[in-house]
Amino acid sequence: MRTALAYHNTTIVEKQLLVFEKDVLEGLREVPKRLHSKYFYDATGDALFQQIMHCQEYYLTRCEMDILRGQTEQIVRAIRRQAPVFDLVELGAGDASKSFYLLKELLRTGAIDTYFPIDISRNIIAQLQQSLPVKLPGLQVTGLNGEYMDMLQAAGQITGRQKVVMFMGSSIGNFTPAEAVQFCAKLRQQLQPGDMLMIGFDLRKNPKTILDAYNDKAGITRAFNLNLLERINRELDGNFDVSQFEHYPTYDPLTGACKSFLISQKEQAVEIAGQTVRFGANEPIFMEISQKYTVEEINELASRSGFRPVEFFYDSKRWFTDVLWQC
Ligand code: AVJ
Repeated sequence: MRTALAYHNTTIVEKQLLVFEKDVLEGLREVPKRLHSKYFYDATGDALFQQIMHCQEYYLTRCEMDILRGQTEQIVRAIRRQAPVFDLVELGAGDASKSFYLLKELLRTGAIDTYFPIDISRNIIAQLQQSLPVKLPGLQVTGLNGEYMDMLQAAGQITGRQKVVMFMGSSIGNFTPAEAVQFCAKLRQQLQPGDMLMIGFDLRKNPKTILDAYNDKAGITRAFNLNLLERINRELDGNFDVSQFEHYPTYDPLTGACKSFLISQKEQAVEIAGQTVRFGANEPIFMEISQKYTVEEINELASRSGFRPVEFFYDSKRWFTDVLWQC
């Protein structure tokens, strides 16, 4: 017998699959063709991204860890000067390994008692809900599974407290600069005057260092990109021959845009969900942008989306920054 809950869950999963199908087919009918990088993160993609974070060339995670572990007390003091007691919300919490030190210090100093991790992965949220209260006794964890803005609104309805929102890891880089303004402005609308945002940006640096981070020798980033074609094969009954697509990462030092493409190695046709998509020889699919910022561009983003920059925190190489903004 089908329970109401099982029926409900099936419907959500089916709806998600229909949206995935629509987004993929629409994206591949556009000129130039594009796929959305948010679809990288199925179970295989999550595991590949974990491996990317351990790659020698992928400096971003190590730099941000350096900031969050090395300057925990300074960060907490800076936040508490503006917000002595608050609720902490994290967008795209992942396994919370980066926010762990911050959470620990915030809990110790009595700044927070509840943590609201938001993530698109139901798995991640279930795991956090289990593991965090064990690792950090006394911390209440209210996990929210869903899209950022919907869940931020939900968090706002649960608590009346001042809020600090964290958006780490250079996830903002997956938006173009214009999209980033829109995203931050929308975020601002969900917040109250005095609320804060802690946001991670990857900074401009030697172009080769940046390009290497998206072109690791072991080929993990390549596999990460190709996995989206394989995911389409698995979930949308596709027949991509992934050996006929080449990973092509680029970095433009003038604009700070680091973009990855998959290049069709020949003229070919691919079936997806019963539809035919044609590729020309050397035709690109735009897969992802990872935008790199200057300090001036970060400040401009803050002011254009209604935030006041409070403080920058840098790693020792100044390759990455976590920035504190206030509404
Ligand atoms: C998770 C968006 C921060 O753009 O650096 C890593 C994803 N893509 N390697 C990034 C990614 C290829 C990553 N972010």
